[in-house]
Amino acid sequence: MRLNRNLLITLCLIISVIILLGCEENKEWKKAQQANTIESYQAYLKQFPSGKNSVKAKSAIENLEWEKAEQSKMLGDYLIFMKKYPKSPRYAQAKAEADKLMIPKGKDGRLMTLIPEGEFEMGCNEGHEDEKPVHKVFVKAFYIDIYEVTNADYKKFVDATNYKKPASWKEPTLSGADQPVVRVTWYDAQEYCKWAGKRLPTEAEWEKAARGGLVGKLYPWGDKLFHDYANYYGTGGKDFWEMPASVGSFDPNRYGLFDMAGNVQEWCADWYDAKYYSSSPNQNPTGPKSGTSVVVRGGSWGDDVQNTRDSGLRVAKRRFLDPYEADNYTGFRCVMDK
Ligand SMILES: [Ca+2]
Repeated sequence: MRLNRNLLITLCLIISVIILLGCEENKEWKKAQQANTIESYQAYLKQFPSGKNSVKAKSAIENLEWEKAEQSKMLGDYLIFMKKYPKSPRYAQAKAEADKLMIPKGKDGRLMTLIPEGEFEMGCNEGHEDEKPVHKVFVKAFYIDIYEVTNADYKKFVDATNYKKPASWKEPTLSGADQPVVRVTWYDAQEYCKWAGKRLPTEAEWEKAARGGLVGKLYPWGDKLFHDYANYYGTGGKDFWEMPASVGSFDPNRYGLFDMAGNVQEWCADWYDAKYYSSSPNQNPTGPKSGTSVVVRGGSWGDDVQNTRDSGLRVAKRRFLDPYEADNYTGFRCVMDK
């Protein structure tokens, strides 16, 4: 008799917990539906990954991500949609839209995308002195390489022009066909660009492109740095590399550009001047007339990120190098006028 009573109490308790959990799940699901945002459905799924509405939540997120891409028409949104939903009925449409936005251009035939003309906020008031003040800059439309220039791309240039080979080609860990070319000086990079019918980006073009249309963010994707987003010192998450990764190993930013943070830092066209922002023109700035060092941007696989302010991967972080320097951390990508 006593055993039966205890059993009954236990059963009642279990049923109560199940009912309570069910109520909680219904409440969270209603909350997710009312907000009807990607974040709200993600919050529901985090709490109830196998909940009774989990399939509906995943489908709602897919729909919202598609709407986001269709509204923005941005290459990065389409590319990320394709990567996340390879079996989606909308995949073919996403691919068709993305293909329209990636155009092979120049003698090297590399894929470029158009960065629309317009103003953006350059610099970072929380950064180092040379990043201040945040100021509005208008940049005319330009095409930019989706990927960093690879060893395979650079080989086409070397073969066509008999230009000297980078010393990195003797190193097995730096000479992969799809790895970004390194140990090229600023002058080497300029020669490649000239051959391809292109040029190096100005510092303003580079920063606008890296921001990917986001405003006031620290990185091309937002404000937090994880190994899932980029290749920098050490490994973790989706960063498996102690050396430069094959280009395009991480998600692109919303403009559809890969590796704007990490992997290799990139030569820009401008001479470096720490005080340049206080007197730079607000339309298509091209840097000081002369200097002794040149701007490099984006941080690299060698960046040991101890604190945010010093992180070379920040979109506003300014670095500089001797233009004759040819190190393991610096590569480039090209731009072209519209
Ligand atoms: Ca790494």
